Amino acid sequence: MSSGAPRLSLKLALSAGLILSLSSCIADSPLDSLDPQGPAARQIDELSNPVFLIAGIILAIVLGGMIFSIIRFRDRGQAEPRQIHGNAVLEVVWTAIPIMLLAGLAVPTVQTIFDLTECSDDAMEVDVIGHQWWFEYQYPNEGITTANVMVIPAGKEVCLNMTSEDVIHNFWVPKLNGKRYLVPGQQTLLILEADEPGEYWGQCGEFCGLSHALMRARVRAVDVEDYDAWVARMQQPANLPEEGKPSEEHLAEAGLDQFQGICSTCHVIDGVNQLDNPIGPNLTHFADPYRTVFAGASLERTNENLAEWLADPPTIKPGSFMPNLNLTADEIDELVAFLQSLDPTKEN
Ligand code: HEC
Ligand SMILES: [Cu+2]
Repeated sequence: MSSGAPRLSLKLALSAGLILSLSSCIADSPLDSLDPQGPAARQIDELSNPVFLIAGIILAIVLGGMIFSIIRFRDRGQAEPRQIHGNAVLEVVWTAIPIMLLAGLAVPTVQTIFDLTECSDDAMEVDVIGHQWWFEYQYPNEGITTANVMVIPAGKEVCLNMTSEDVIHNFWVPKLNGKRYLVPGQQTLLILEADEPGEYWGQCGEFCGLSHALMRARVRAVDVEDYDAWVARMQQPANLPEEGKPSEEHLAEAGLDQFQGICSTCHVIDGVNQLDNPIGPNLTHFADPYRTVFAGASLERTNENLAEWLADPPTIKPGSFMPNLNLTADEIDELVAFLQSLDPTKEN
């Protein structure tokens, strides 16, 4: 009987595993963990590269020795070769070398761990709150609350104070730093700094329920002037549609009415409503030019995506805590126009 099928599935499983692990190293991928773009990620890279090199050399020596012995001493009917079991000198040497190596590697490793657990005094602060399945960002000193896209000034150290509203999550922006847990009832800390302006992708790094894979993050690093301008506009109340404007605005105005009727129990729009403990993302400046993604940074902020989202959130994000609100096509059109009008840079 042939064992072809099980062998094939074993091969498939092995290669799938290998491809999956290698995919984390693909060059130019937005989640490339081997392409540091900030000081914290670089420090980790500069530690892991030599450690990897040393481990590789040891692997080559051990494997080389094994392969040599297997070939050189294979059974050809010859007498048993000389045995070295119990050789005190050899045993001391091959115990001492690993001890010295590990002790040597421990110094930079522990140093790096300590370096990465303390923010400097002049670091900027952002509070990160994990929710199933999106990241909320609060800027305590600026009085800003936003979601999914974290805007930071390039070249400045940002100190993240992180926690979770529900289950354990994990904030991971591979190009800027390693990952760290967000634990309910506890505060964890992560340093974030980007050398250059740009978009850095992130992903929740801890399985946190049905839509864990769709719990993503964006960090947008911008020049200091652009950052200051962003802060200034984020501190304003929402840029609401006004009465007596052209037809597009009429649609948005009707959407504002819908929002007040249906959505304001879960979402806050500064200038429209207040909630003690909103369960959905703050939508005040939902259409800010920097806030280009929504629903856990899993969707681009286009009219089509928004309409699909509003029609039935749990089909887009399984388990989503935004329910299907049975909106009509007209209501959806109005709400999309309204949401897309929440742009603080737009002239009113
Ligand atoms: C029962 C509470 C609840 C109600 C009511 C509700 N939402 Fe939501 N909404 C949520 C939650 C929770 C999320 C986060 C979902 C996720 O990303 O997993 C969300 C996400 C969103 C998002 C994406 C925001 C972002 O930046 O990611 C938009 C847009 C949105 N809701 C619009 C609306 C509109 C418009 C209404 C009214 C028609 C509404 N919601 C009603 C709970 C609610
Ligand atoms: Cu998560």
